[in-house]
Amino acid sequence: MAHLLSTSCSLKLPYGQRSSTQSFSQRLTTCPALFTLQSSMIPSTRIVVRGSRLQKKSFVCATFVSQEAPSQTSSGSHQFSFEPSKSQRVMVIGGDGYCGWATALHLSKRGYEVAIVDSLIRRMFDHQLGLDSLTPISSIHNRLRCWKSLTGKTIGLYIGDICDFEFLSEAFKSFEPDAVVHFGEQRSAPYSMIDRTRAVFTQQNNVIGTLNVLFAIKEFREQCHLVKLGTMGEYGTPNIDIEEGYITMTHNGRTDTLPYPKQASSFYHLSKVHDSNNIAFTCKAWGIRATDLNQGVVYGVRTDETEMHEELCNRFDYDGVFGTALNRFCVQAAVGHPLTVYGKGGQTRGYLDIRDTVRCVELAIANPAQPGEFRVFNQFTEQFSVNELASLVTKAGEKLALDVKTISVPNPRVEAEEHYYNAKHTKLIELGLEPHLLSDSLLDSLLNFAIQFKGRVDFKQIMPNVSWKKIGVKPKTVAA
Ligand code: NAD
Ligand code: USQ
Repeated sequence: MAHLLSTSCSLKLPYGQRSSTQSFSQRLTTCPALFTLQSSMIPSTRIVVRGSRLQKKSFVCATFVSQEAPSQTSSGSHQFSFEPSKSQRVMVIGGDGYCGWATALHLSKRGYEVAIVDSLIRRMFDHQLGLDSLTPISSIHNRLRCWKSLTGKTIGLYIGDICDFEFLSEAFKSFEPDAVVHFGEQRSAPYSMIDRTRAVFTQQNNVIGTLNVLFAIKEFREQCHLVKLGTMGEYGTPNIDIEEGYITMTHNGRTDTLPYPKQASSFYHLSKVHDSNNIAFTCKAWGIRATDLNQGVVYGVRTDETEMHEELCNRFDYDGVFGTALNRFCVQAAVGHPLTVYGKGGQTRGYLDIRDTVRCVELAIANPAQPGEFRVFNQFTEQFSVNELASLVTKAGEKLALDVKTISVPNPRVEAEEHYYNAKHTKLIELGLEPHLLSDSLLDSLLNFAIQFKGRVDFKQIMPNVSWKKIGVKPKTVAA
């Protein structure tokens, strides 16, 4: 079932394959001339690269560059209240992705010994769908070489699929992590709603990958702290306040504290619910220590570390499948495309700056859960409706002399477009998070960033192409 890529698998394909006239689903079926992803319930998922199927066994190897002693010095401009203990080893699964890359660099800079585990499948999704990051991103090898040459710090690298337990076991036995930060999932709701294949792939990849991580911890590193990226979308949009993981209820005169109800509205968001249940069970059953970070929508691209060199630049998705609301709006404003508010625009979510993502993960690692504890933090700093975001971007754009317009796009999703939303998010603040709030100056700098790379924007990728209704979701069936 592994989706395997090797270090020898070059992922650089010609971008000329993007077709302007094909529909999204046509592209999905015609792209396989170069890249084919076939997914099914049986463990035969395979990736075909330029016609040659990669054999599972040949890529179970773990490519690892051993670490040097972590630096005990502070990271310059940051003020931190603690230093990592000398030998803390953190495995960052999904460390080649948007949140994972920024986090791996941040932890390495802070003195942790870091190893990235990644199948590089996110880069393949881009090739498969004809998408590309706004920013040019270097190969993982060049990224790590650049980091080493700038800082003297080595980040280990294991390329493989965590759904392959043999590969994951080798990585665990070789690296011996004290903490595992797990970002390594298919994370796009639209991708998971394209068709049956992508829905099944998403749940198989995410749920089985996480289960394997739990088994690996139990078998090889039972004291290891799992820091798992969940999502605020697990809760849906209930008509009551959202608590951090648990709610105390009195029912028929008896009181208990129970997991907060989950009402996800895509197969992706549901995969996170399933993960949370599996993690909670193994905390009870095996005494695993875990923190579930229910993260809101992340925006921004720069962190102190990724800014150090262009080879360290992070990815920045603006397309209709992987691009998220605020990042998309900034790119749309930069290129003169109307901001794409879906439906009525009252959809409210929690948001956070990527600089806070890396800091939250650091805080979770530095303050680990107890053995057997399933701890849940809501990881976001502010909530906005889509209309509010559009209006903030419009104002910021005007200051930069951009002519920003907004259109209401028929909502490709089935979701509540006007609803109550009030989610608690105090636990990370209590641990020391000092949020970077969405200020005018931050929006200016995000817009300027988008303007800098606007020549790379492919207009065909901006409008949404994945419809929840096409896969059979009936309007009004998903709870508000
Ligand atoms: P991303 O797609 O940029 O990165 C995910 C990385 O995981 C990729 O590099 C991919 O190759 C890797 N990966 C996926 N499946 C794998 C597997 N089976 N084995 C090994 N590697 C695998 O995503 P991101 O935006 O960085 O998100 C990271 C995590 O944070 C995800 O779990 C996502 O659900 C969660 N999250 C993201 C956001 C956001 O706004 N980006 C918000 C809330 C939560
Ligand atoms: N939206 C628009 N216009 C756009 C894009 C999005 O109106 O151009 C709306 C969507 O309909 C939705 C809201 O904005 O109501 C957020 O959408 P999004 O694409 O920014 O975020 P979402 O699909 O929820 O997923 C993203 C990440 C996912 C993470 C999630 C956190 O891709 O990995 O789990 O944010 S949360 O939303 O809190 O669940």
